[in-house]
Amino acid sequence: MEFPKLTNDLFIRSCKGELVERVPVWIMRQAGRYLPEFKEVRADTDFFGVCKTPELACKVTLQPIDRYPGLDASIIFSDILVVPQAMGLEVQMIPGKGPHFPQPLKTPEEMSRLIYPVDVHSSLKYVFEAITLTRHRLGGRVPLIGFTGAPWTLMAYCIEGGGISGGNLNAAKGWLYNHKEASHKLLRMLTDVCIDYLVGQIEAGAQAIQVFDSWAGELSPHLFYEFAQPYLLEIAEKVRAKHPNIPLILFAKGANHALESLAANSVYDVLGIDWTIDPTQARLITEKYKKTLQGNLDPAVLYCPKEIVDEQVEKMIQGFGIQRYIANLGHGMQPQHNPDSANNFINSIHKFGKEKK
Ligand code: 1CP
Repeated sequence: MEFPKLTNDLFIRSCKGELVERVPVWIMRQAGRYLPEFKEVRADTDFFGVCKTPELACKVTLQPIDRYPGLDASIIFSDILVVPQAMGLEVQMIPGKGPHFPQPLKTPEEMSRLIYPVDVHSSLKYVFEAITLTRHRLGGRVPLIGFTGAPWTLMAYCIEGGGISGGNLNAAKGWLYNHKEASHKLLRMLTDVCIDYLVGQIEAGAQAIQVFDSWAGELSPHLFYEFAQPYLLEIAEKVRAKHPNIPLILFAKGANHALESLAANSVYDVLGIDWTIDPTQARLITEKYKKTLQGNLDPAVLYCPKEIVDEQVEKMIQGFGIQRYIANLGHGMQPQHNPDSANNFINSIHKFGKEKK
């Protein structure tokens, strides 16, 4: 496919560990409910309606890029839960509450309800079309990131049925303890779909990939090493084998205990971290593996005045350094954030993200 030439490749270079003149920045959930222009689109169309209409998904992907020229990457507007949908589970998005599965998987026997294998080129075609359209409309301004949820995080939603934040994941973890074999079977299915889905996104035009393991931190180390890490490594290896040049990012939120193991054993180019680990320590742990790190400002900082944002960002960049570092929050923008706060963050990164002369 022919696309406009990329004019800002800072993010891609940093992913690959190449020399950069300043720290690239993007923000998880940079499109979304904190933006009035997004709420306007959502006023007329329900959440998955936006995801499934390439014109609209493209439009909201570009909203933060148009509003904040300082961003160095875009991420396609979609949701991790389109994968369980493609596997036949109904997912609704309840305004103000979040995702809801009317019929989550209650027992291993209920896995028979799942569609598998999944032909991603038919059931997730709308994502691929949105990616291709967005690549054109970006006009090469910044690269476009594609993404998937990680198998464990997706499994957690399929079983819990949504509303995970604030919960304890007892049902999903119950499977890991009581139904080991069924858990591996479900994770196997999800992994296979994720791999095809990511390869499809790259072939549609995604220039980098991020795997979101948002609930990795809920697992004890031994559960993480048995049920999360092997599938995360496999995804990266298989996607890399097909598309060796596409940067791969893993955000295993809260799994700080696994940072060294992920750095040592995975082919991800970039490891994302949240604010519960100090940048200097994360650097120390991963140094010999030459990974790029991404993160990790506490989103709570964005509620503070810009002087405080500056102070915290400067400290963060001092810890990470300029090279092999991509600035981001340690998790996503929140609906209550003021749009100006994203601007403060981006400006601070531009201000402090250069080598001192
Ligand atoms: O710019 C962007 O990043 C927008 C694209 C995007 C992405 C990358 C959305 C839009 N969702 C996601 C990923 C996603 N979805 C994750 C991984 C990242 C993370 O941890 O935040 C997760 C866990 C979900 C599941 C999900 N979808 C939640 C969390 C629910 C919970 O259990 O805490 C919610 C609230 C959604 C809905 C959603 N997804 C995206 C938006 C803008 C919204 C708000 C819905 C609305 O408009 O009504």
